[in-house]
Amino acid sequence: MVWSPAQRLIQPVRGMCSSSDCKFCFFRSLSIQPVQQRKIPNRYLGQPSPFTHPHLLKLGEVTPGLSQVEYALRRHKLMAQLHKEVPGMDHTVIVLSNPTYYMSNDIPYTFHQDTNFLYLCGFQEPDSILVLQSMPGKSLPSHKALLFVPRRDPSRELWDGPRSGTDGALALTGVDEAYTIEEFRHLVAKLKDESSMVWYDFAKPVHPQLHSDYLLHLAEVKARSKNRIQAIRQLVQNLRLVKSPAEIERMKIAGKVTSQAFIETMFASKAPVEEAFLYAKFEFECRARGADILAYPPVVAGGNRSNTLHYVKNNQLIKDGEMVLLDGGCESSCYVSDITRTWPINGRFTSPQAELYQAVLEVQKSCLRLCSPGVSLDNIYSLMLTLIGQKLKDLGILQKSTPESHLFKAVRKYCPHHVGHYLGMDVHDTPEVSRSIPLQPGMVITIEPGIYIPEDDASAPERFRGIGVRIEDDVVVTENIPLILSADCPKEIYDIEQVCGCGP
Ligand SMILES: [Mn+2]
Repeated sequence: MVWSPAQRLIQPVRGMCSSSDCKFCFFRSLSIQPVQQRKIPNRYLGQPSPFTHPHLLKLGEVTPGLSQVEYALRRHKLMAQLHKEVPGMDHTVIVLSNPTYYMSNDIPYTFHQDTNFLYLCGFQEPDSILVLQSMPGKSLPSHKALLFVPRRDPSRELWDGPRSGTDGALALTGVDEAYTIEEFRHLVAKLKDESSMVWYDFAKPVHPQLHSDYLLHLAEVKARSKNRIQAIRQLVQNLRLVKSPAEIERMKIAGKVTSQAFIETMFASKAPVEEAFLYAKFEFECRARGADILAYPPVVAGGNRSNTLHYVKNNQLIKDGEMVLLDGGCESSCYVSDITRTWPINGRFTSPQAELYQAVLEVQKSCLRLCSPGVSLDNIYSLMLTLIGQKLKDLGILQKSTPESHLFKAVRKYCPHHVGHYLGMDVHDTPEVSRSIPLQPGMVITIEPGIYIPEDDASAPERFRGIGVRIEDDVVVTENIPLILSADCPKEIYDIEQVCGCGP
């Protein structure tokens, strides 16, 4: 029996599966019906498909490792949430894809999809719109998923490559209906007259030319009629916060690829070396292992530049005797990693470097041990400040007599950032979710304490000046001990010296 998920969610259960050992039977509770799966067109689409890229996707997958069923369940959970938030109403959700951004005339930047849009349908083309509509009279949260996509256009496809078109979008993603983007105006006209609640992120820039007028008008009309338009962002982020087993599998891959890239980059670092060389080496090693792209411009900061937290110029020479701080991560099948390591460019820690490094490492390990359900990122942050305060006193960077009441303020001078953030499809994932909420199994976070002593800090002992150290791992919260996605990336002093020292 072939199962296609999306439209089956909108139907009440009718008999369903007759087999007593059917592994899909848990979907009964979600009202999913079996139907004939739509055949994916036998041609190139606007993104990899199981037909054109069988080495990346299995049949039934929309993006590598993530099935149509998984995407349909996400939409189903979102609609269920809306009905809980505002019961007794019909709901329409409108989520825009990203537009194409241009670097200069006719030259687009590498396209990156809006992650909320991607999370809900997996469609990878710009200038598209996902609409979820509840079904009046049907049991909640029954809904219909509609995609509006760029139409097939041979003259454009000659330049930009194939588009999926409505048939490709429908078969690949498993939504219920697909239309060309031009048809979106008819839906908006209808929505203006209906009493349904509209969920739409009106603060986000809309696609140039194509829909701005309609959506603006819709927002105005709805604003006049009892304020029935609300942002959807926060609710999607709440769903994205806890990762499914399939998502964790993708994140394991991103963590492993990045760890391997770090090892190769450490191995290749010799004094003196250009930051640009290490940047290129790191990116090459990620992409050569199947990563799609780097998740963000990496920080490759030699010497005192490691004290500039968002240093991304990466254009200076790193001298013998200096350390390099590399904060980098890759994106692999829509999920990212975010790892930081700091190592001596010549493969040997000096004693002040080793002392400061060891202090950060011990704080980092203590913070990792705290990553369990019920504890919040803010709780771990408080622990980090306390522990760094103690280390700074031990190292003689802070006065032993610094009173407790001033300690956090004094520590923030040497570690101005938080202990970590949520991680997922974005590097700073689900930013609207507070860091004060208790961690739950399935949440993924970074743990990244650092100590930064600028070279012009006259109050710190001279031997530490110009050294900045951060150590960052990616962590899945579980019922038991946390799963470290970046565990393959060396961080003990001995291991780093081994990796750096055994180069040619
Ligand atoms: Mn980070």
